[in-house]
Amino acid sequence: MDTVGKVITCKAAVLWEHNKPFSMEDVEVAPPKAHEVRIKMVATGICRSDEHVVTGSLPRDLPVILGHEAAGIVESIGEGVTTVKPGDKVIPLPIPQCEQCSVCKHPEANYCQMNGIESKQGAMQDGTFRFSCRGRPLHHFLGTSTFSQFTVVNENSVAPIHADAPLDTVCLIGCAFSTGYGSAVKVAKVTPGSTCTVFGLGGVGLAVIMGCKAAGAARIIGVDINKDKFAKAMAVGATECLSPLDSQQPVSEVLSERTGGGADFTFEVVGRLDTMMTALLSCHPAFGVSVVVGVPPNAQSLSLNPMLLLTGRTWKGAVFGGFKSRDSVPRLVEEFMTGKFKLDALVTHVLPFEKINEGFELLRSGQSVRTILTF
Ligand code: PAD
Ligand code: ZN
Repeated sequence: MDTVGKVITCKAAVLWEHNKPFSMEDVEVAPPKAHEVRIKMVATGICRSDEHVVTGSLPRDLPVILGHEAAGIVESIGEGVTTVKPGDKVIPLPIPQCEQCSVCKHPEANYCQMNGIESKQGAMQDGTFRFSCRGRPLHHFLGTSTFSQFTVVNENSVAPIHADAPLDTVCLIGCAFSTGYGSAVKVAKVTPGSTCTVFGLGGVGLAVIMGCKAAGAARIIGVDINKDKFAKAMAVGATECLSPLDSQQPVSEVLSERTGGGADFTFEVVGRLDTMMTALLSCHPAFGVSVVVGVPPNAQSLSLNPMLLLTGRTWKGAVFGGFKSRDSVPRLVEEFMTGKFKLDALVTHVLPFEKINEGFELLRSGQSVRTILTF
């Protein structure tokens, strides 16, 4: 059936209320407007950032269609779209690259001003909505909303990828892999022979370890309160793992002793204020670099003794591993296809899209690293 220019009715997982299961609904997906692209979803991962919206830790207006780590095929394009065409394999981008703003023009920065990360009211970049259900508009999430058989994104929020790319794996380049790997190689700029400590061994944390290893780190210490995560961390490159629950001593002191005063690089990949402070304390006072990767809980602040920085530490953070999204995603897919890195280690479960609630339960119970939902 030719769907171009028409409203498509399809299945989507709608979050109507916080801390409630997703409801599988028939939703209407409007055709793409100018400079927009409608995508048929093939695979989407479940990320902790989606769960942060379910719990309210990342505040968003409801009802919403979540999901931001995915791959699919272009179904149709709006007027003026030149960089993708129907039939192209693509990855939707949770952070756009508009090429026009001062951030996009900056050689290093990636936090494009068209991003919707801090906006509670998820909508398309023109402020309107493409989804509706039972006569109500549904909010978008990060300009991607991939928990739907079809979605509409802005052209600056989608990257065309290699025609042979396996979509059920490279979907991880849409969030976890790029975020983690880039946090190590691009944001921290991990150096050969260095010591790195990674707090939080979920999908993003494991990708940080992969980046540290690729950058030539000599020691990579994984830290997690769930010891079931250690085997995978060791498999992707950690040289040792520890649980903060195993010692009476604060974990920053344990780590300081183990690393001769502090690690060269530490990464917070949990999303908690206490682990952000512990990660900062665990990097070397004179030359350590600590990177915030986890999304902090809504409207909470840390208070900090500036002496911690005066001694020479660097504290930084980034979204999406500091990568400019449209430039980097096609290249990362090609690097994956030439075997530069593996993605299977991040995937613990594959489920049909309809079992999305089961997938979230696996994340909440700590049993999964990444669950991929297939359409
Ligand atoms: P995940 O839930 O799969 O992994 C988090 C891990 O942290 C789990 O293994 C937990 O057991 C562990 N953990 C929980 N509490 C502690 C603790 N006190 N000390 C040590 N470990 C602990 O999440 P994820 O890998 O999908 O995401 C991790 C964070 O990164 C999360 O906050 C998410 O929102 C954020 C994120 N940031 C970006 C970005 O662009 N900056 C992108 C994607 C995800
Ligand atoms: Zn994510």
